[in-house]
Amino acid sequence: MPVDPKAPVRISALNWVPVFAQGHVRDLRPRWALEEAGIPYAVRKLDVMAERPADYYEEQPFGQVPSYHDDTVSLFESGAIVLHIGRDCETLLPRDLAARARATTWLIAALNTVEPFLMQLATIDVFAAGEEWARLRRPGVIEMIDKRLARLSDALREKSYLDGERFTAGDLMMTTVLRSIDGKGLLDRYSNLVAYKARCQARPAFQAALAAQIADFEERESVRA
Ligand SMILES: N[C@@H](CCC(=O)N[C@@H](CS)C(=O)NCC(=O)O)C(=O)O
Repeated sequence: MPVDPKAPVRISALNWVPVFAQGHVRDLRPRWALEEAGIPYAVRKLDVMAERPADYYEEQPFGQVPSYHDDTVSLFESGAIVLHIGRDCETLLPRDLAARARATTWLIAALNTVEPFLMQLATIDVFAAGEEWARLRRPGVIEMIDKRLARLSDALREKSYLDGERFTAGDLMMTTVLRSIDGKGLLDRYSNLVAYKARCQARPAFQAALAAQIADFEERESVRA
């Protein structure tokens, strides 16, 4: 679904991030959900180098991305946004109430049980790179992440997706969370997780969302060149 500046749905995104973060900024989550739901969207691009405009804090109290706006609601928090987009999308949130509840559970597990551990590694490797405390803490963090991944791998078993054979919003969120440790080799010993992540990322909706986020960055870089 193409980005459409006139669409009634609008998300926010940053106009540029360093290369290592491109494709990983959290507006990827609503972009992917909107692609799955077939909903066109506009993008409010924020200048990463500038103070957030004062009115943006009305949309996102912490000044972060993404925010989300449609005819009925203005939202922040990528998890809440994906759940809202999924409300009428059978792919993201099945109509069957038990299946819908399980998809919601996996989405929250991704955000609340897996992501916090993975973010500790990002803090160590990116924001505290070179600091002594980070070097000392890193092995413990790797161990904690591995425990979470081992449990996730056990829960997935040989299923295609976390709740069985159909993709849901829980898989969308878990995939974006697992992508935050790309390139670190931490997933490699869990072949079912590697295959699961690749399966989710092969979805045309993911590919379109990723391309759209990258395209917004490239647009700014070509302007600067
Ligand atoms: N819990 C929030 C986290 C949002 C978040 O961390 N956004 C980052 C980009 S991935 C951001 O805006 N960073 C800039 C900042 O914090 O000022 C969500 O899931 O929406």
